[in-house]
Amino acid sequence: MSSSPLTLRTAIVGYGNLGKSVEKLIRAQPDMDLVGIFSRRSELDTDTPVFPAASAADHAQDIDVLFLCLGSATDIPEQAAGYARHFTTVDTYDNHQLIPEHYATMDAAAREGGHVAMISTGWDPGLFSLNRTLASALFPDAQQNTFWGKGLSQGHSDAVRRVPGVRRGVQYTIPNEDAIVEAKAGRGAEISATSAHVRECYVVADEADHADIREAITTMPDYFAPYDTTVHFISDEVFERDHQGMPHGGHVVTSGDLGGSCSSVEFALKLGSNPDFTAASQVAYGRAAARLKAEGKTGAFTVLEVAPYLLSPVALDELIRRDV
Ligand code: API
Repeated sequence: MSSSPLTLRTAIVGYGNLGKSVEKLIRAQPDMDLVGIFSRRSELDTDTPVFPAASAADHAQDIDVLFLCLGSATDIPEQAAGYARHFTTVDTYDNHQLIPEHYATMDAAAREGGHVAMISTGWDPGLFSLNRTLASALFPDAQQNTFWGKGLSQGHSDAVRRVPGVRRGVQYTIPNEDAIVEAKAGRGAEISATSAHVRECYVVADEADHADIREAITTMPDYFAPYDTTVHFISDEVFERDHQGMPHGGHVVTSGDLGGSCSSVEFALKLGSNPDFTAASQVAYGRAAARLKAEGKTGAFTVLEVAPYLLSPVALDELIRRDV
């Protein structure tokens, strides 16, 4: 029943779109201070103190929670475990197929250092994962579909930008609207994630590299190979004019028979900014990570293992009084 009145000392690694959103949102929390940002770049456009990424471990005693605002394609696999040995961490690792491996790696690293590693927060994986588990637990034989978009996937955009020769790149996930209607009507059994979405990439690169880039993107395992993926090459001007916003969203639709009556559950998100919302989830799970650590827990945790009240700055007895 205890609340957590202490102010959490937090820091960020990585200062891309997600890191900037996390910085903004930490400042809006009643119970968090932002100690600094760790970056490989020395010049960042921020008034938060900036420290070299290589020196992070030296600051471990001053930081309760470290937000890993790093890409899933290469940065998290290469760097996250190193941080988890020294800090309680929160990441947004989103390569669904590889989450079990990431979990095992982070669990070992966090236990080594006596910390908590909160993994794969955000909205999918993250809040959508929670809803998939909650809703499917209600039905003896649930039919469930997840739809993303239309919107800009940070994970897929990051993967596009890692392809050699890509100077700028974004990826939009576009759902098949007919499939959404079918799923809502309880007829989603035949719809797979790969058949219900197409992926459109917009890339700025030298013309000599176009063929290799298209091949590298469309054959990339997990991210693009299983989907109908189109790569459009555009100029810097068009990129700047048409690809600055980062809206996203989607639905988890679950339905089933409950012994003669049919019911459905729908969880929907409509996001003005994908990085801001991903950051909102990451920051809330950062509070939970610190509380689990304070309870003496160590190792990796997914969102499925965290009680909802641990996310809130409001004390549990107050939450119960207000809500139940
Ligand atoms: C997509 C989704 C996006 C999930 C949200 C987040 C991201 O294909 O658009 O990368 O933006 N999987 N993990």
